[in-house]
Amino acid sequence: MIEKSENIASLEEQFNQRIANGETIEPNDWMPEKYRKQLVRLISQHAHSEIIGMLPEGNWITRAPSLRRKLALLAKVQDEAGHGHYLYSSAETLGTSREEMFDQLHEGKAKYSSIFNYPTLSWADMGMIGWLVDGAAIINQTTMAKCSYGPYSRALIRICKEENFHKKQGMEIIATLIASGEKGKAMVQESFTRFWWPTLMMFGPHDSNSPNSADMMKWKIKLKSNDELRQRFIDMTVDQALAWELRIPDDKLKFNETTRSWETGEIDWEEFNAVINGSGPCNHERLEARRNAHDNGKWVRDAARAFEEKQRLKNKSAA
Ligand code: FAQ
Repeated sequence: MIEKSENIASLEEQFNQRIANGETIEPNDWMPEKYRKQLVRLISQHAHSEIIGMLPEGNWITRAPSLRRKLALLAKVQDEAGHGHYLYSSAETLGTSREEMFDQLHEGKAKYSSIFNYPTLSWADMGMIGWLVDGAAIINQTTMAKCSYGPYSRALIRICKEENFHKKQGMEIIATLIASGEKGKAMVQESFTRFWWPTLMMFGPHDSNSPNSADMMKWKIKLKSNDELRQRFIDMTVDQALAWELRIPDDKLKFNETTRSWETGEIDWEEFNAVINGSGPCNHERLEARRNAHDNGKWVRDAARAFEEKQRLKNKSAA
């Protein structure tokens, strides 16, 4: 027993040394159980965000204002499905099956990004998701693309390339609406006012209130804290909003000349907690849509399994 714990202590020491050296950890490498658990929690939550994130935009595919916009939106939503796929595959390398992750999502036990529990009420929201939501995701994920776990890091590099394109597409929708005149600009402002605070919530609780951050940063899964990334997003986005002459819905917003940074008012953490714990404006609708999509897709999974089984028997009889 003593020998066994000494062995684990030495493996853990070697693991910590590898992290300190900036090495990448791969699926078959030894890792502490808590490291594995944190990664499964993070990556599965991210994967769920991508596929639930298809729903608010999917809602506008049939209402896109032109064929060109419809094609671009359709492609974006399909990209998000692809991101979900890379991420579930990446989480599976840690020994958790896709079925288990889906079950947790469908039973309401797994989290996904709070932002997707808000409704999409106008076409301007399609621009806002690209500009703000993809913009926030890029800031968070380009940093984590240098994280210590190989499969997640490689998935993020690919995802970020596509998210950059989505962000530009969103900004182009906004620029077009603003240039179209007063009505288009008002639509953008109304959407911006609704999305601003929920987007800031995407970065998670303040550092002092983030139970997972200490482990995640120790193991270089997270390389920057929730507040650092949120501040980076605020500084970039406030300047862009002002360039478009949009009003930022925050009476306390002010520029700090010493830090050369924008200071905002406080996020409504009561709202944040309600949304992440199942009581946001669209939580029920999103999970219902997700469960229905899963049930309706059963015949595809059954057909794929039957095909696999047929191939297996064919190969066996040929051998
Ligand atoms: N929403 O201790 P921390 C996208 C939870 S993808 C929901 O600070 P952590 C692409 C957190 O899970 C957007 N839950 O946690 C796209 C934890 O609960 P748990 C998604 C949240 O992990 C664009 C508890 O609160 N991106 O947008 C949120 O160290 C357009 C305590 O928090 C990712 O998932 C939240 N906002 O830091 C798709 C990126 N914040 O798990 C379609 C990866 C916190 O202990 C259309 N995730 N919680 O029960 C992360 O970087 C991190 O998970 C944070 C939270 C930063 C979100």
